Amino acid sequence: MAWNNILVEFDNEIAMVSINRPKALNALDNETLTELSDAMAELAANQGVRAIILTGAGDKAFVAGADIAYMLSLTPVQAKEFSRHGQYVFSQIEDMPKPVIAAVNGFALGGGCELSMACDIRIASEKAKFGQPEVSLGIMAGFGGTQRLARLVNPGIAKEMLFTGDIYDAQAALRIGLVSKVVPAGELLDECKKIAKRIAAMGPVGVRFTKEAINQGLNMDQEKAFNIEADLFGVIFSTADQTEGMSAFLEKRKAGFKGE
Ligand code: DAK
Repeated sequence: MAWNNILVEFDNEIAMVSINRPKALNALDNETLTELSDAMAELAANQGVRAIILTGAGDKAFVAGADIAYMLSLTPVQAKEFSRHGQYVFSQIEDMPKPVIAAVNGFALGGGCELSMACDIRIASEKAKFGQPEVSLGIMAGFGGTQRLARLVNPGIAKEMLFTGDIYDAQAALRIGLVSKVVPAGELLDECKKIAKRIAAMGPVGVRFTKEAINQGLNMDQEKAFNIEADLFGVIFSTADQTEGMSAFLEKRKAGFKGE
């Protein structure tokens, strides 16, 4: 498919999606959100894809937020629609049946920081900058940031970040647990590809169910979450991947997982 505001590339079983609106530092407008949503739906259905890397085109920004020029004259009804649209697309990314790694190469502000938080893993370049500056614009985070940030880091740190709009550099983001690794800018994509390839070599159903168990479990009490884990663990014993993975171990050979 031809896209206006994103790029989609493939490296074997790894797909890379880049937000590509350099004139607005990759800010998100409605069209970009729609393209991102359509691309994710395609990648979810593509059996050849086992992991996705999400990044920003160019070397300055991951995503500098929701598009301020686009939002300026929204009516309350349109603003609510826009917020719902963003929340829907970000939840779609969070619920993708395969892992999504955010390669945060520059500014990840507002909706950009929120987009990275909808991904499963965040790897930052030394140049990355994170923040939720919505309050400086007289608004508030609207793409899930009040919820995901408070769950990812602790609520006090999330509130400080959301109330002050302060910008955190990559090392500060690492310190508060917002990212799992910081690497030199030139090594960011290689590092993300390395992680993606390691994941892609694992049993796809096991990876998918693990993601499902974690995501569902985070929103319920631990006893119920254990049940989800046990249920999924049971179901996985009906898959070819389980037989193949365990047989390969016993036969001292590399497993050839099919994801079924
Ligand atoms: N939107 C639109 N254009 C943007 C933009 C953005 N978020 N960020 C940058 N740009 C544009 C600039 O206007 C500029 O355009 P031209 O003037 O060249 O036409 C171009 O990108 C380059 O930016 P700068 O010249 O400003 O570049 P600098 O290096 O000087 O500064 C910066 C980089 C990232 C520090 C600065 O651009 C900046 O502060 N940008 C805004 C960051 C920001 O505040 N982001 C949060 C946006 S608010 C909701 C739904 C969603 C949201 C909230 C509520 N509901 C509907 C309830 C989410 C809100 C946000 O994300």
